[in-house]
Amino acid sequence: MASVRATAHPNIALVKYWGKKSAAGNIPAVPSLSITLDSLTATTELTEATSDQFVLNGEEQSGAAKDEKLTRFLSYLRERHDVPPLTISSTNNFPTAAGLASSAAGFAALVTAVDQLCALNLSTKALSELARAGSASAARSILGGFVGLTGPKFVAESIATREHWPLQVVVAITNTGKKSVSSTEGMTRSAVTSPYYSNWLDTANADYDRARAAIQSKNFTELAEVSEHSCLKMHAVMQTTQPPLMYWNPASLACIQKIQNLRAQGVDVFFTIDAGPQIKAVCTQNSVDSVATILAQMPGVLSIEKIGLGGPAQAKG
Ligand code: 2P0
Repeated sequence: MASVRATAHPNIALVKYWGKKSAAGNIPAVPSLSITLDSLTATTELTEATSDQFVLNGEEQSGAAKDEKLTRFLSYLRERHDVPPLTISSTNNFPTAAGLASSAAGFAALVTAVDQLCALNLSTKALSELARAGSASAARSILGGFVGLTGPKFVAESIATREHWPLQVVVAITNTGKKSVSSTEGMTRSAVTSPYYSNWLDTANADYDRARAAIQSKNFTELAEVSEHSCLKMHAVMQTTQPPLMYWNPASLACIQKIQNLRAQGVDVFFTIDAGPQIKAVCTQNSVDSVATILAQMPGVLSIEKIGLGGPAQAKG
């Protein structure tokens, strides 16, 4: 039976996506801007089958463990394209669902593999749109380097290549467990209950424009300030959601403070945190080694990884 493989990398948003404009097509309520990572990889292998099966990191998923998002996505996909029943085997070389954008990499790899298996010949834009239906952050993992996802179409566009500004990221893992509230569920709750949600929507376009300009001019301080601001606004919305979404742990906060102190001393580093307690410290090539050494010694940091900027999702034949 025909079988194909595709890989994609997670991405980390510097200007964050949190909230949806519409459930149909999964349209974000705000623009976002990300960097695609290099050495973290999701690999998805598709084989034609007699019924759909999903194998995650070598374990067949069934019953409650079966991914609802994936099931919904496959229905969406089959309303648009002729896709046979599949065995989908997906492997991540990093913790799943712990704030490391595993669904972004997973859906980007999946649509790329489907395109190959079914000879759909979709454009990059069409792949990004399809990936967005699975998970909006996945729309960004279709491309490498610096990627924007903005209206009105919300398909990924390249802002700059990784060669333009080869930033590095130190990922500090502070917990490897699964998060208790999914991003999708959290966003829905925030939109309804956080008193800061409307301000979040009102200020997102300005953050996006500022970050885009900072990348184009390679202004690290500007990018640092707008990225930390976007991150902290998103977490303010999360924390003022009812019931609250508190994704940080004590090590996350200690790392935030350490990174702010380092930047005050002239080290090129800023933090960002997603829907989980891991810290992502964005650095220049000059600062990455010292930042990695310092974060590795922080209490509560279990491990660190130094990662460069990555390329696009790719089919492997
Ligand atoms: C981001 N996150 O921009 C933000 C920051 C988490 C915090 O995109 O509902 O899994 O599937 O579209 O893409 C995670 O949300 O949510 C995410 P859905 P997704 O990276």
